[in-house]
Amino acid sequence: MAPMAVDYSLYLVTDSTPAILGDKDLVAVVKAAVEGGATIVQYRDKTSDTAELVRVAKQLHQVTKAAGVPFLINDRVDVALAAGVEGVHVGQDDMDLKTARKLLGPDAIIGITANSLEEALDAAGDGADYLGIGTVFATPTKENTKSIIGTAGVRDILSDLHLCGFGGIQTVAIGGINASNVQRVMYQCASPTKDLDGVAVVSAIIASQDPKAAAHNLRDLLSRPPPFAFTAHHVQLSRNDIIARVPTIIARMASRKPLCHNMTNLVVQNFAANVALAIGASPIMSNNGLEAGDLAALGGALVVNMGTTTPDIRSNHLKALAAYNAVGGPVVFDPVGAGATQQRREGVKALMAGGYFDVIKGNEGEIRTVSGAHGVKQHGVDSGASQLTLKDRITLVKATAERESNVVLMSGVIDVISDGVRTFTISNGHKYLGEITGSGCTLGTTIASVLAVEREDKLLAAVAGILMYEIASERAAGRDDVKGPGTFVPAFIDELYRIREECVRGDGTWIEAAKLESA
Ligand code: 3NM
Repeated sequence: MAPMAVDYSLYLVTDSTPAILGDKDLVAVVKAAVEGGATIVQYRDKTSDTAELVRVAKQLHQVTKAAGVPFLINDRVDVALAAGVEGVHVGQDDMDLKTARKLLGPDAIIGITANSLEEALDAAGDGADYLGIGTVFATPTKENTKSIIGTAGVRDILSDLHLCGFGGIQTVAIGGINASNVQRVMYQCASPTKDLDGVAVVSAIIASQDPKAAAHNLRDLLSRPPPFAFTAHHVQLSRNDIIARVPTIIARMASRKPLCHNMTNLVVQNFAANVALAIGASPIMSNNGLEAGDLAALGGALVVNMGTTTPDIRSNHLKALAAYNAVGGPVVFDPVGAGATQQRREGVKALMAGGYFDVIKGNEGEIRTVSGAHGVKQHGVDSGASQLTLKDRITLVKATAERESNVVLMSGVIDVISDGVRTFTISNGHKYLGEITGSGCTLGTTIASVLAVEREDKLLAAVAGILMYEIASERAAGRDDVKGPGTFVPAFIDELYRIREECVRGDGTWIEAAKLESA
């Protein structure tokens, strides 16, 4: 083990190719990057001759030594020895760690790329100082990576490292990390038992026109949690707490009239806008990602609904997601028909890699697809018959929420909702909700609207939205003037409105109908 305390928080990996470095001078770029705050540097050059590698390594080492930043060479132990640097980074196909350690000695810093748990455990067992875990996101910088493991994959490796007794090994994540996602990577990769120590980046600094500012910005972002981070899952929340608080939250929503930004499908636009109005939110139905930045600044919440998706819609969704994530505006993801087609399966992956969703809501097939289950066959967008027991549904929802560090809702006759720590079931609702179009989508609209005013406890916000929505459906279906799904729709909108009005008047008796249980 290397004796020096190394700060892995912002790990710069160099790239001298014109596509990344452009016509800039590598030594000047590295100098700027360490001035900006890069804490460790790896010289990675897969094409230059040995003499050139040693020459550049010595120049770069002058720069890093002056800044007190450790300097490593990618792959080439001979170059590391020749230039007298602090260590090497080896890939799985490079020299084995034990030989590298023998050549470089006990004080050298030696890190290894790990793409899987097996590789991570082998490297840790062989005495690596740190692991470069990836590939997190697809990246043009290195296209021939073995697999994209996402934040969920990194998180699994971190928690298993701890389980296997390697909790002390340092870890950085690599692949497609930049200013837009660095906080999310740190947040979503963290397991309850082991955090990431830092991120490794290439293009986010090397390709920047101002590498010093780029490094400085990344360090700044790394110094605090993302704006959407939440800690309320550690707060006890009993059934009675929820019952006591929901009417006040709904009253608050009605008084604040939060913006509910719906990026939703062609089928439910009008219905969703009417539901938002009825519950006391202010709807905007904008599918234009370019105006999402302006809308996100208004303090509301966003619904990303994947129904009637196209490649163009997906790119608008990604823009809006980034805009809301940047300011911590809550985002609800409704992966409509997630398991129905290849396009939608890819859409789920692209959207989840592209940003953070505070709440993911879907039916059983959709949530199973989100969780990564293979072979989920959805017949169109309908939920279809349940394939899982309630116990299995609870386990899946809880695990998915824990993995994503968010709230996951699996709707059904019994809804299951969890933030990874606290899990509830809700058995309200009426069968007419399954006989009209857009009931799932407008539940997303309702949850987003509540989230806009209850940001502290996202689980509580989502439960409040579900209870209001489902109890309104029961009240509507029970009315004498409701004869079936057609007359149900306007009555349902009326009942949503009436519940809101009751809450504003301080009458919360409607909540007594809640069939809510802690799971
Ligand atoms: N190794 P950027 S990904 C050098 O997955 C490297 O092992 C990877 O570049 C791995 O920060 C990668 O520009 C390139 O996405 C990372």
